Amino acid sequence: MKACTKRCLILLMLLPIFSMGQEKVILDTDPSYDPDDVGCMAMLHTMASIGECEILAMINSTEHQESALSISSINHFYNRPAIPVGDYKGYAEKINAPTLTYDQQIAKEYPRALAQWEDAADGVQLYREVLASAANRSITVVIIGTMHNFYGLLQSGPGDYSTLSGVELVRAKVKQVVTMGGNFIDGKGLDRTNWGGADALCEYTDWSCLNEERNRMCRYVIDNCPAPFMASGWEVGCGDYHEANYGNVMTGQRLKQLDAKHIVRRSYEYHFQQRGGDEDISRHSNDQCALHYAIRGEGENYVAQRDGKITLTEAGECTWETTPDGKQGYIQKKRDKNLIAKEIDELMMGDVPTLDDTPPAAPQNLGFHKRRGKIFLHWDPAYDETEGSWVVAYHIYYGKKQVGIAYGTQYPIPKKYKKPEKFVVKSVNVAGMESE
Ligand SMILES: [Ca+2]
Ligand SMILES: [Ca+2]
Repeated sequence: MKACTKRCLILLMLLPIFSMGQEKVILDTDPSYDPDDVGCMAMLHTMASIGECEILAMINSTEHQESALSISSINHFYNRPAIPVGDYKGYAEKINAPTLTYDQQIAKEYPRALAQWEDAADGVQLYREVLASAANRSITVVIIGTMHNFYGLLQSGPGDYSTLSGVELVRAKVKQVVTMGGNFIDGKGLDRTNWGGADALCEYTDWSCLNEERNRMCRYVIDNCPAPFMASGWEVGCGDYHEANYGNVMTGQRLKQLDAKHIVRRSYEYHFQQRGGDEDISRHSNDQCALHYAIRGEGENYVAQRDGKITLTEAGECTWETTPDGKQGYIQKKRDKNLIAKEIDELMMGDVPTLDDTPPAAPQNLGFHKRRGKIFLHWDPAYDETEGSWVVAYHIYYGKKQVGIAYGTQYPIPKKYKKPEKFVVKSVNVAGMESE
């Protein structure tokens, strides 16, 4: 229990029995205009501390240079600086985040492992590398940003890390995709979040109109994702827009109880300061509800409709219908919104774990294989026995010099290294500590 103090012990006791499995999670996020993404990262760190999940990677989907940096700062704050951070590299240009967004402020104020945004791994390649070495149907993908990276993954062909295409990789390795988006309850199907918005919403506000690129990518993902796909629609976390909900799940105000320099409180307060005042920092919880369901399942909080097919139109309207072999569905709230909010707040306020200062086990059974004319190093996955710690990467040494990093259990050897016997692989835990 080294990484777990009193508050998290209480959380552990509250933990329902049904949720004791450990989810291996890739978080696909867009921290920038809405602090609920930071809330989700905090929840994930808390749930990792109490053994509910391991975070294999966090991937940014925004066009901002500072978004991936802010993710790195958050992981550093939670003493897990070595969690791999990916970034969507397909934008024509990465721009600076506007002053009103908290990502640029967090990147400015807090230390981190990622020195500059260019150093973040390519999000699509990071997906491919992590999935290639994962056990079959073991990965939970949580998308609380746009679909840019996941769309890129589904579009990808065979490559260095796997002979499988992106679609085949997802079919083989992904247990479920849970995403924030859509709208399934009020019959209109209008969503003004990650799925591209809807044409019909343009009448309401100036920021919720159809975003054609988001909509196109999202339609592709919905039509081509071979893994079970669950949506937490707009109306789950923030439903008052159409009055067809059981009310907003409002979270965040209790963050005021944390230290003023706590990175989650700071993100929320900065966000609201830039919009006129930080007395009330409560926020609807679209992203948190999706993540909450992804890790803990329906439980007392949600009810899921499964075994169907989602359709998203070019106008941005979505519908769902049961189909014989459908793997898609959506969730709704089952419990009182305030009880769900309380659980989310507690997870967002979980203790920061202590830095894991004991090394992980060294990787075993180092070997070589040849594929498509390339020589690969491979090894068995290594573990860290410390509670709330796990292995996130492997450092590749050639002699005494580190020449690469792997986020799975294989590494394609560049041709310039002529003596395979000189390679040494060390596992790296969340704290960045190497094995012997
Ligand atoms: Ca988000
Ligand atoms: Ca350890």
